[in-house]
Amino acid sequence: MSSIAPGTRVSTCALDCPDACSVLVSIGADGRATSLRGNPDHPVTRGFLCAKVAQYLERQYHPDRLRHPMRRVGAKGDGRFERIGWDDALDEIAGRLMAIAREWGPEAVLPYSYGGSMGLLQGNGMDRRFFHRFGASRLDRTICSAAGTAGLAQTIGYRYGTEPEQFAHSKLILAWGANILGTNVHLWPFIVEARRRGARFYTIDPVLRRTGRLADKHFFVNPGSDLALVLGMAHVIIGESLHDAGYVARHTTNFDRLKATAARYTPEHAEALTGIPREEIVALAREYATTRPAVIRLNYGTSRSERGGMAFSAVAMLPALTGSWKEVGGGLQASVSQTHQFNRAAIERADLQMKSPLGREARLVNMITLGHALTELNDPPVKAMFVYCSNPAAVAPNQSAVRRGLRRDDLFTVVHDQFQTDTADFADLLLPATTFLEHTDLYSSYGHLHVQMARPALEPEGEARSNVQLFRDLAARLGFDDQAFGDTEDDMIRTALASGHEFLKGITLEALEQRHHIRLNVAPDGQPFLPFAEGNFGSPGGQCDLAPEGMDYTPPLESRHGDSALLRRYPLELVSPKNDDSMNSTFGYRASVDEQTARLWMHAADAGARGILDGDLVRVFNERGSMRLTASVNGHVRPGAVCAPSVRMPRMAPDGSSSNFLTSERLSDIGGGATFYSCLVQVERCGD
Ligand SMILES: Nc1nc2c(c(=O)[nH]1)N[C@H]1C(S)=C(S)[C@@H](COP(=O)(O)OP(=O)(O)OC[C@H]3O[C@@H](n4cnc5c(=O)[nH]c(N)nc54)[C@H](O)[C@@H]3O)O[C@H]1N2
Ligand SMILES: Nc1nc2c(c(=O)[nH]1)N[C@H]1C(S)=C(S)[C@@H](COP(=O)(O)OP(=O)(O)OC[C@H]3O[C@@H](n4cnc5c(=O)[nH]c(N)nc54)[C@H](O)[C@@H]3O)O[C@H]1N2
Ligand SMILES: [Mo]
Repeated sequence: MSSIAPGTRVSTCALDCPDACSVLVSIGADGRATSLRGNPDHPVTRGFLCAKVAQYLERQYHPDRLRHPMRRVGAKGDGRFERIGWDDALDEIAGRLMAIAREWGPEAVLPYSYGGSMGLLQGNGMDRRFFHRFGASRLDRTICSAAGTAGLAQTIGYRYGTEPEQFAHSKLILAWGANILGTNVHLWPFIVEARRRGARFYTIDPVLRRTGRLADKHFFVNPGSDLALVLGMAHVIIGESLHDAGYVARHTTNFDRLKATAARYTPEHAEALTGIPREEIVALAREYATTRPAVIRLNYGTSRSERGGMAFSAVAMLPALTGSWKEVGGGLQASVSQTHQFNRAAIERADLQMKSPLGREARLVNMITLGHALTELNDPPVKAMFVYCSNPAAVAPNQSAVRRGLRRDDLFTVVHDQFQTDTADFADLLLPATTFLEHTDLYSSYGHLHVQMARPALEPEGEARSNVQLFRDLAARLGFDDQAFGDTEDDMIRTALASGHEFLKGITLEALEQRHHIRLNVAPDGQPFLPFAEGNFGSPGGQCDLAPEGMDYTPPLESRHGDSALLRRYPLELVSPKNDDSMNSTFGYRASVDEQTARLWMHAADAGARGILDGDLVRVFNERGSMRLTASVNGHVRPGAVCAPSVRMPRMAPDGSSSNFLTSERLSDIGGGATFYSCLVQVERCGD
């Protein structure tokens, strides 16, 4: 029986979060929404919403929502605009893009988008078709998960994993670089259930977050040193023959190489590298290998360092070593996004590219190196940037270069967003975007196995247009007559679902229209999904590679054990993880969020040595930049580490700065991913 009342519409939260919640929208007599709540029928949403989305109507109807297209009137960065009409805006964009393509070639145009909408059509659909057909530079969307994805690919092969519902059956749960209460709160009730049945819950994180404070035990690990911790654990597990020899023999490769490498990671050595006392490493290894079932929630926090890709590989190998994939409530969840086997190629239509005048694939630009791309890239230089679903002037590293680029008078910048973001302040044209409550979309999830479809619950505010509509309109302006640009949202949804993969069997647009959310067909009749119980890994030969090439630890350059010259000038490791009550820079305009992200967590010893007291204004700096924050001298970091919950909107800060003025464009060991959490800084008290 459905518990959805008449007058209530069902939507899906499109924020970049593993939970992908089913949201019930109550509609008043005037057609406006009166309240939002979590859908009690959805097996993972289970009737509640996180704090930020429970208040989403504040955002939906906010007086500062962008409601009309606008053209810049002041200097770039000033953020002053005048209202124009959609026709003028589209004509101007079409004219400028064509002129740039004629003079510099189409690759001089760079799209820039990321996680604003997790909807397949709005986030990765008509936009891709448009830029492929145009022949624009391709954006390598690496900023979040590229290192982790490369890490998973090496060991378990597929982005499959333990579904949230199974966590309730676990007896030991490790949150590894995963701030579950902040970034994945719908997993929490399953952990509570498991603990009620006697499970223990541990956190492994350089920072004591909200989640760590509720754990049975917290392990303060040195930033970027997880690979050394895993090798230290493997030393104990293999040394004491606690591994599952049968599973290892049947379903893994490179056990001998792992054994040889791990032999060097004695508990003493692992302690020196990770900062975790040797006896705790030994106890953790024994407990992990002997508790049945034991599950790991590995999150991308582990991967955002110079050694993040290999660290991810190593953690993901552990359940194969202990055979824990065989058990309900065992295994590991990093991302499960690949279980949603949509036909993405048919949605994105990379084949349209071949019609570009170059006759070859357009160049690929790594989004992490945006500062470089806008200030140094040549052949051709970037002459136009089209930003949607992202706020690079807050979230991309090395902001001083990013902003030097955005200020260029010869760069034509278009921003499509719901709000005037930091990036919007630099736009030539600013276009209003719909919210997830206002458009149709199809949703996968990277944290659960339920496909969802949502129809608009509300009319768009003002003249806001969806991404699909915007790129369809632009395609028409540019005379792109391929059928791909005539597709309706429903056409695209049918295409995406028609991949022929068994996981999508029986999941159709009509079924989703009725039921809103449907579990993937991963196991018969609601049985638990055990992706690797019988091996069948995605790596070559279906085997889990326990020790891929290069699985040996060297400390990050920007770390306590790294470049000593750098360390003398900048002796503190800055971690800038996700803030609990916001979503990257989205919601950063809220005063309460700005307050939380205006803090630098410090240890009393580091504060004392610098004459800093709790509540003092401090300057955090390195050779790339600086920011001013208020010191919180708390017990949440260890000496040598500081933490700035992020991503603060620089436009909200009195000094116009935030953590990404200090982070670097350096890429991770594998996968070309971001290294936000490998960042050395110095801190000083600001003068009175
Ligand atoms: N409330 C909220 N929810 C979010 C987001 C948000 O901004 N706010 N962002 C969304 C997005 S885009 C993503 S990708 C996910 C990310 O979700 P998470 O991966 O959970 O988030 P992070 O804050 O990046 O990292 C998690 C934890 O890893 C720790 N960490 C940092 N360095 C290391 C390390 O070297 N080793 C270990 N073991 N831990 C480390 C951090 O201190 C942090 O507490 O969350 C999503 N959900
Ligand atoms: N220092 C530091 N930096 C980080 C991170 C960190 O932990 N620390 N995390 C990194 C990670 S993991 C990620 S994923 C990135 C996130 O980077 P982004 O994906 O850029 O995330 P947001 O800052 O949330 O910006 C999303 C924007 O999309 C807009 N938007 C939402 N829906 C739509 C829509 O339907 N259409 C359009 N046109 N716009 C829409 C929102 O209003 C918002 O302005 O940040 C990275 N940067
Ligand atoms: Mo992310």
